[in-house]
Amino acid sequence: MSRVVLSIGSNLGDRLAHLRSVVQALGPRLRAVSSVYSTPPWGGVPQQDYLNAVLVADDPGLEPSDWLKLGQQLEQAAERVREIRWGARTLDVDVVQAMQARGTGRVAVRSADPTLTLPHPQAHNRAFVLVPWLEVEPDAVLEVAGASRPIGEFLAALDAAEVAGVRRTEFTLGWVS
Ligand code: A4P
Ligand code: MG
Repeated sequence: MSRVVLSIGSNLGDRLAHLRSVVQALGPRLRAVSSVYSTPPWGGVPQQDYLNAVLVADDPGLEPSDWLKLGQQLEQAAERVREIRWGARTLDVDVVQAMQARGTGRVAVRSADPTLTLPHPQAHNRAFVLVPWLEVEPDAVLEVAGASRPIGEFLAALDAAEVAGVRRTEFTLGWVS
């Protein structure tokens, strides 16, 4: 069983429709959906601004690898073409964190597998992930290099101009809790 935090982003085509396609596909598995943010491109490749959001989803039947596959199927459905690393894309679905049941609680899955690295190795460096994630899970904790810290601390350590560039929009993803 697993509960995941997904980062979704688009900067090509009908950006909002691409993000909405993920919300529609996840349907009743969704537990939380952030606002939609307009974000400058991260990673140094010149390209248009993105729309980004963070989703929390839960499905007792899915393993973390199943969430990755599902995200990749949705990327393909949005006719994503893999060209440049960190380059423009119709839809990107990243698994930021996966939690699995252990005893009476949940623990974060750790994986160094390049096919599915968990937590996502860049999440703590990205305001476009941390700002929407903090909105939906203000108590979330992320483990980086063996140390677990509240995600607000990672956000506070980022460049203020980068954080300020992540702007909440009035767009909605059509999800009703
Ligand atoms: N992979 C490993 N771990 C994961 C994970 N936790 N979640 C593997 C998702 N995928 C994971 O990804 C490359 C490989 O990473 C996959 O085969 C998968 O098995 P990709 O989607 O094929 O290629 P990519 O997306 O170009 O590269 P990468 O390194 O995944 O880039 P990111 O991290 O997805 O970053 N700027 C803004 N403002 N907003 C964005 O959304 N997104 C990116 C893409 C860059 N800049 C951005 C944004
Ligand atoms: Mg990706």
